[in-house]
Amino acid sequence: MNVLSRKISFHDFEPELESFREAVLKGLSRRQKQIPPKFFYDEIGSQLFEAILEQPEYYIPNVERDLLTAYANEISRLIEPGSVLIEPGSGSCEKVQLLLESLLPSAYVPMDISREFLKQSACGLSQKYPWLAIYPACLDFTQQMLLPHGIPHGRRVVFIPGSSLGNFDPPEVQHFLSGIHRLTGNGGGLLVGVDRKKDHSVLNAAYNDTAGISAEFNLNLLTRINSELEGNFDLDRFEHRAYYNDQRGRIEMHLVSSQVQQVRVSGQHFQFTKGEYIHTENSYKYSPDEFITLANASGFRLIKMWSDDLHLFSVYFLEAV
Ligand code: AVJ
Repeated sequence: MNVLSRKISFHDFEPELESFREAVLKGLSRRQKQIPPKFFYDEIGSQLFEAILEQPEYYIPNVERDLLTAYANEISRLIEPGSVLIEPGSGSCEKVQLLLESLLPSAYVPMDISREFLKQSACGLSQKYPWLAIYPACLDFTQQMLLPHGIPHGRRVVFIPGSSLGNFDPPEVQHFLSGIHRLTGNGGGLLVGVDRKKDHSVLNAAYNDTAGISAEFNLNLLTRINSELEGNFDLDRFEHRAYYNDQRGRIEMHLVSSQVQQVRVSGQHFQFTKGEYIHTENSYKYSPDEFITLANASGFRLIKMWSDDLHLFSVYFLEAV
């Protein structure tokens, strides 16, 4: 444990550094090349993601912010003051701030794979909320969901805003939620924001912003490979593509090779035909029925759901039973 300030106890669970190389080499060796989206989030990637959140086409943060603001008191009553609030993939710790003052948790446990970003976010949060006990945990929440030692005993409530669950396939969501159920124990809570199925043009625009930030975010993965894994991707020869796959109910993000080419990563060579692509992300969209069914299958029962008038996005509070 590493005390960053009086109210911050930083826990480093040391997510494996080697896994990026392994995942990329393995992913590029597959017939359908793919790299898991968690690797978007190096320092620059995390900053680019913050910039995506500011794009007018990317409606998720605004709609979710309005919901959390409008219903903060009701949500806080359901969660109960004194709870331990745990946030996997906490990023900038922006959204939790909409709840902190009404919720008054006994502790906040932000979890993120991006170590420096996590530390900075926790320090910033601590300055704004000096009364708050913060236990940042550096880990890869797709691999491990460990709680730091020394957290208080209150009701454990997991907070997953921003539709982060959208990156998992439905069976993985169920598995992940079962893990959360084990973490919170019976009586624990889950506050989760989930993006909904909707008009395809709205979805497609959200992942193809006119400022090109989504494209930069996607392509930054190649920059990261180049700098960390001795890669030689030419970024002018790959294009960002994102579209809604209606049959699968998800946005797919690809990096498309615009010509025949060979790329080297960590001394290994990979061929690309023209139009061949690396599949870099899925972002699943759920109707309330679909999501509640998944949550039920993981041992959660719905307490309350909140949605905007346009049915763009939903926030659910569920209890582990
Ligand atoms: C962080 C997974 C919720 O899928 O909307 C945004 C990531 N990718 N734009 C999403 C993302 C491209 C985002 N999630």
